[in-house]
Parts: sequence; structure tokens; C-alpha cells
Amino acid sequence: MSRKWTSIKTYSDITFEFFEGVAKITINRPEVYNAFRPETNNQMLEAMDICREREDIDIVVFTGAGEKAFCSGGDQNVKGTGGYIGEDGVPRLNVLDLHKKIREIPKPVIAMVNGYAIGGGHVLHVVCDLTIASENARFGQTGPKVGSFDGGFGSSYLARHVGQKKAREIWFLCEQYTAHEAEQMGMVNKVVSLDKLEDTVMEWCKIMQKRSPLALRMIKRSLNAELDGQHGLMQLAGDATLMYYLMEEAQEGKNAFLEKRDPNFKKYPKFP
Ligand code: 1HA
Repeated sequence: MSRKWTSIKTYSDITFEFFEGVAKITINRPEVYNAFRPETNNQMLEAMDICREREDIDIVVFTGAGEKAFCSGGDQNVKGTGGYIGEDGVPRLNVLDLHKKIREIPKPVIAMVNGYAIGGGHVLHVVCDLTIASENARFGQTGPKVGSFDGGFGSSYLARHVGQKKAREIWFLCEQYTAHEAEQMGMVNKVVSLDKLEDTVMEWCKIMQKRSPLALRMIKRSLNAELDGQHGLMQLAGDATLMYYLMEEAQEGKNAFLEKRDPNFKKYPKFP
């Protein structure tokens, strides 16, 4: 089925579109197999901020333009000393900021992997909440082959998906894996033919859109907290505070302060 996606904002390196509560961020650099440069990441960071703020966006989908690649990682043409060099001449690793935003946004994020997910492109799918891949997709890390490594989510979170032994194999050997192998390893949720890829992703979105957004948010936070240490607990606790603020008991404290009286918390139930 073809959908009439509408553009949310125009960028040079990505397309950013909307359809029925789903925002789709497509890395649009097919000539380099959707490798990212600092500008690409800056644009994805801005798009993620829009996704977070807009109430009509329920779910975010990442994908790559064309039928060859989801993302081939950092653009080797702009790799310099100290990182990937942007138009401002400053070397950066700003894709790590994108990983943080994907973890932090309180909405599901799906990687729609339509081809190569390699190097930093592999990490991008690993960091997303769910991965749906087409049969032609290929997965793998290349860091130790091309002079790089990601010891952040690209290794620790990967190991949560596939286990320590497999994660070490993936990083030490830098081999490629088929979509079905990736599914068997536990780092891909579902594999479908390329022509069914977007339909399947949108079907999963429709199901999640029927679920309680606050419940999905709390589940994402809780699953993240296990790996994210104090930062993860802070995010989970922030949402606990949000829910507390929604209760009358919290309102009573604020009202009493403003009315210059003692708060009466006795009237609220204490659950066992
Ligand atoms: O590790 C990190 C980070 C770690 C910490 C913090 C931040 C990090 C940020 C980034 C990264 C990394 O991503 S390191 C890993 C970078 N990526 C790679 O090493 C993948 C390089 N590409 C490949 O291994 C292969 O191209 C491929 C397996 C994806 C596809 O192979 P294939 O089918 O043989 O096609 P190929 O001819 O190699 O590529 C098609 C075109 O895309 C080529 O251009 P053309 O000769 O047609 O002009 C190729 O140069 C270009 N291309 C592919 N990948 C990249 C790329 N150009 C620039 N950068 C790329 N990553």
C-alpha cells in the first residue's frame, strides 16, 4: 500500500515525514549508502526534538533512502582526526547524542531496516526500541576493520540483545549477518520481504497506537533503567513524578502552600 506521507520539515540530508501519528526520518544520502555526517546527525537531532514535542506524533520510524542501505555508519569521506568533521571544521561524534535522544524520547522508536545496517548504521538499529527488517538487509559492525569502535550502546546494549559471546564475535570479526541470522540472534523483531516492509511497520504502529501511551512510556523507561544506571533511574523517576503530579495528593501540597494552611494528606488512600 502506498501512503501519502506529508513533509514535516525540509532538510538537506534527511526527509522528515508524517502519516497517521507516525513520524518517519529517512537518511537521504543513497550515494554513500546513507552514511551520516555531522550535519545529518544535527538534522536527525532536531527532528527528534520535534517528535518529542508534537502530541500528534505517537511513534518514530528510522529508515534509509533507496533499496540498498538503511545506514552505513559514519561517512568515511569526512572522517578526520578526532571525529567526523562538519562544515564548521570541528570534529564530532554527535551520533552519540542521537543515541541518547532515541533512548530518552518517551515514545516507541522503530528501525525499519531496508538494506545494509553497517558500522554506526548497525548501532543505530541496535539503539532503536524495535527493529523490523527486509529479507535483503545485512547487519554488522566494521569498527576494528576501519579504525573505530563504539563502546557505548553499540556494544553494551548489543550484548543485551545477543549475549556477550555473540556481541564479541560481531565486533571482533566484523562479519556480515543476514536478516534471518540477526532475527535468530535476537536483535531483529521480524523479517519480511522488502515490498512488505513499510506495511508491516505501519501495522505494528497501528497496534501500539491502540495501547496506553503512558504504559508504553513507563515500560520503555523501566527497560532502559536497567542498563542506564543513575541516568536511567532519573528518567524513570521523572515519569513517576509526572504521574504523582497528576494526582490530587500532589495538588493538595501545592494548594496548601498557596493558601497558607497545613496540607491535609490524611484523606488520600495508602495502598498496601
Ligand atoms: O564507529 C563509529 C562511531 C563510534 C563511536 C562514536 C561515533 C561513531 C560514529 C560512526 C562510527 C562508524 O560508523 S565506523 C564504521 C563506518 N562505516 C563503515 O565502515 C562501513 C563502510 N561501508 C562498507 O563496508 C560497504 O560499503 C557496505 C558493506 C555498506 C556495502 O558494500 P558494497 O555493497 O560492496 O557497496 P560499496 O561499493 O562498498 O558502497 C557503495 C557506495 O557507498 C560506495 O561509493 P562509490 O564507490 O559507489 O562512489 C562507497 O564508497 C559508499 N559508502 C558506503 N559506506 C560508506 C560509503 N561512503 C562513505 N562512508 C561510508 N560509511
